[in-house]
Amino acid sequence: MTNSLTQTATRAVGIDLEEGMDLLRRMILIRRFEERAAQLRASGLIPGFLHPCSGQEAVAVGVCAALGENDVLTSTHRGHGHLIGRGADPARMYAELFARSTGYNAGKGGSLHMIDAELGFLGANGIVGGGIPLATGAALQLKRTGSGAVAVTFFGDGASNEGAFHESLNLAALWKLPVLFVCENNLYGEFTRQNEHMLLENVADRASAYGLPGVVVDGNDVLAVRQVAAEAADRARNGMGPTLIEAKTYRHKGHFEGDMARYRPKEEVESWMKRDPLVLFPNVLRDELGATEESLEALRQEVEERLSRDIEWAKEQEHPSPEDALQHVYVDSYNGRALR
Ligand SMILES: Cc1ncc(C[n+]2csc(CCOP(=O)(O)OP(=O)(O)O)c2C)c(N)n1
Repeated sequence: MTNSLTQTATRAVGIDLEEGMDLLRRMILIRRFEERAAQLRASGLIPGFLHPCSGQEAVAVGVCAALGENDVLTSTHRGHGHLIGRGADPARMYAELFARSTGYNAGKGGSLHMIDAELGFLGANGIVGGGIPLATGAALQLKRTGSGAVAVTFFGDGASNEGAFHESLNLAALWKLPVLFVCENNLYGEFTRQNEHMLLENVADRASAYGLPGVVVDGNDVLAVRQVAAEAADRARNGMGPTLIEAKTYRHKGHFEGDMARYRPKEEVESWMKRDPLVLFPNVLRDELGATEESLEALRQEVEERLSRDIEWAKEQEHPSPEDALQHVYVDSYNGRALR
């Protein structure tokens, strides 16, 4: 049984037009960042895999909008949206994709491993479920130091089958850790539909086995996600422990860039495309907050120009030198203590 805090989708409740436009700007930035990255990869500029999150933008932006600057996050192999949602610099993200030394991981990590410690972004992670125990450990430290901050971890429906997920939920519930477990349920784990890898319909139902609340939310409704995340963060900050949030959403593209996704029924794709968060939210802004068509178009244009500048900057950056391969292999000190 899902122990629900909030299940209803909000409309334009509790925001003004400027705030709403900010949320939309960030969602468009994520979508266009990835669409342009896909073009750049096709033209040979980006080595390695890209796992696009098109369709899932409202989860990243909604959750990040509910957080404070001291909160920390971990992400997944599908992490571009989480980084941009948190305010990372797209120029440095492109530099990382182009394997340049000014990129987020000095050009050595690529799409799957971006970190921005200044933003409290403790890392995207190529290991499915790998970020879950990291965020749980971070939450333990946040609690011990009485920081009042929370940790958030994003993961997929597939990752909720991993042992690390179950161990983390158990300990986090037991120790009342300030952590938000955010499952982006996009219906597929790689090429396997949810009903072929688990019997439950709701990942959120797994929460009750560990004694914490599980909440299902419409993952394509940015305001509903923001509200649920804000409530869960509030509980966590007040010593009431973790929440499992399941945001039901859909990835528009294949598992990775280049996957034609023929395993998905056409009707399923079409019905979810009608619920594209980048269609739903502009409608809310127009119908309820009076956004004009011109202002929405100006926003799209602004994002486009910004990304063009970011890409040009990233293209001009240097590649790491061969000697740089020997840097960042070991940590030299911890809290000022030499380790070697
Ligand atoms: C521990 C581990 N097992 C398997 C893989 C291979 N793998 C990469 S992505 C993926 C599917 C993950 O599905 P889900 O957690 O639902 O995330 P989504 O891709 O849907 O965002 C798998 C099995 C991996 N990277 N790590």
